[in-house]
Amino acid sequence: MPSRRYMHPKFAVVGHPNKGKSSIVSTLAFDDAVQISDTPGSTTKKQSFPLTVDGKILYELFDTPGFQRARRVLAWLEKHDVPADKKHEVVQAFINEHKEDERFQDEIELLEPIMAGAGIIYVVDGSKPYGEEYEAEMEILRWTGQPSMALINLIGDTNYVEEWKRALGHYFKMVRVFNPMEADFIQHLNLLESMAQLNEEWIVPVKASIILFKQYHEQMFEQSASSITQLVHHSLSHIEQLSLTHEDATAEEREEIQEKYQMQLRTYELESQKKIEKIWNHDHLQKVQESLLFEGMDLFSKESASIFGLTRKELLITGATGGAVTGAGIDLLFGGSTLLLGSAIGALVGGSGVFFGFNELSDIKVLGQNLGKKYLEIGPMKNLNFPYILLNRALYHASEVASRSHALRSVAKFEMGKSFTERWMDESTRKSLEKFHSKFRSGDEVKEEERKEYESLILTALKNIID
Ligand SMILES: Nc1nc2c(ncn2[C@@H]2O[C@H](COP(=O)(O)OP(=O)(O)O)[C@@H](O)[C@H]2O)c(=O)[nH]1
Ligand SMILES: [Mg+2]
Repeated sequence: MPSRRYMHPKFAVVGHPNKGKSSIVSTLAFDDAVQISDTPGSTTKKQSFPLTVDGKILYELFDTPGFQRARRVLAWLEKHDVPADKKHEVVQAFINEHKEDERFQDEIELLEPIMAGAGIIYVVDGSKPYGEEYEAEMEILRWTGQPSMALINLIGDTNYVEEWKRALGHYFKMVRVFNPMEADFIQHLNLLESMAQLNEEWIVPVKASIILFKQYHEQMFEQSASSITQLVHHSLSHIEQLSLTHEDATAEEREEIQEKYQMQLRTYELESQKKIEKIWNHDHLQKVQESLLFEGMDLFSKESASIFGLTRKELLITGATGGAVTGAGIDLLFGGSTLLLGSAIGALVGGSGVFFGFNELSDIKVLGQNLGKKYLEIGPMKNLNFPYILLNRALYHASEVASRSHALRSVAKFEMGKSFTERWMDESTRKSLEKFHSKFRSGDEVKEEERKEYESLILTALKNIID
């Protein structure tokens, strides 16, 4: 005999068409594969979306079609007047008798998981006025006898939440406002707590699920930080080589290796973004676009540098205190005029804005034996600003992905208010980072504990940005 203790909680998300049922399922199941549509009635079959952690189902949600003929269904139920303890049998009788009836397919689809034991989550749109037409739906749900709660979603800007609360209070012992597009992780957990209260038997498993889900969430942060660390390390230490046809490199060959080098770093960035989108279960959207952000804002563009790079002043302070600004470093920073050092530095530091010359990423060297084959080599990265641009872009991307609702279907657009770097990077963080950046740039081996240390800096940054 199967033990009831191992049955995970199930919830059927039901309501009128186009009230955000699928959006709520998407958010609660942490799944962006749920079909969401502007067209009412586009969901015709119930669909199950389990939230799984390490192969264990924490809970399962059913997305369902909206009510279509609630009044008729209710009229049928009411013809069979029975005491309250028998009402759910009448609902089952309705399902059995109308299995082949085209007209009631939507109602049957949505009632089936409830009759099979799922708790009810009834969804309404609090931006539309309450109306009596919802009463038949709520009455039918009451007939099932299953534990239930109502969620008020605000799709539009108008607000009828108070009147909805009064009406829903007659039918549901628990009524909550929940916006699937904007809910953060805490609101998500709070809702789970409420869902647990629906059924005494669910309190223990749902509470256990919440703990597991929190751990899972923390792991997603850690994995993201690890991916960003790997990205920065690989990009800064990358070396590109090109065999030469002659003794010396032609201008084209120099151009070619520079181009290959940049392409490789762009690839590293894109791969890391995809990995992070996968970590946060947002990989579905990748079918629509390459990556969630930065469409058209190249890693090596002036625009990207001015948004994500350090200012000259920050660069000089960071570089100098990190001991990394040697003659060569300064050359790479300022386009090859070490002579600027001295009196001109004051003027530079005084200036605002970001300095960036992307012709100056790293040296291009001709290597090889005297008479044998020669090759061109570029890398590791020498430019002092590049690590910050790369890192800030990665953190921006990860923070957007980590806080993105799984109910959003629109293509993400790059959008940023005030300076992004200021939100998380103060001088002391910058100095800590610089220590690692110069190590990564050196191409020397990076020890496990150093990588961990950098990872924890990134983890803290990511959380600070999201809060
Ligand atoms: N702005 C906004 N739009 C929402 C919200 N919830 C749902 N929508 C939109 O409303 C439409 C219907 O949502 P959907 O979840 O498919 O509703 P369903 O028919 O009840 O499953 C979709 O275009 C959603 O993007 C919300 O909280 N805010
Ligand atoms: Mg739907």
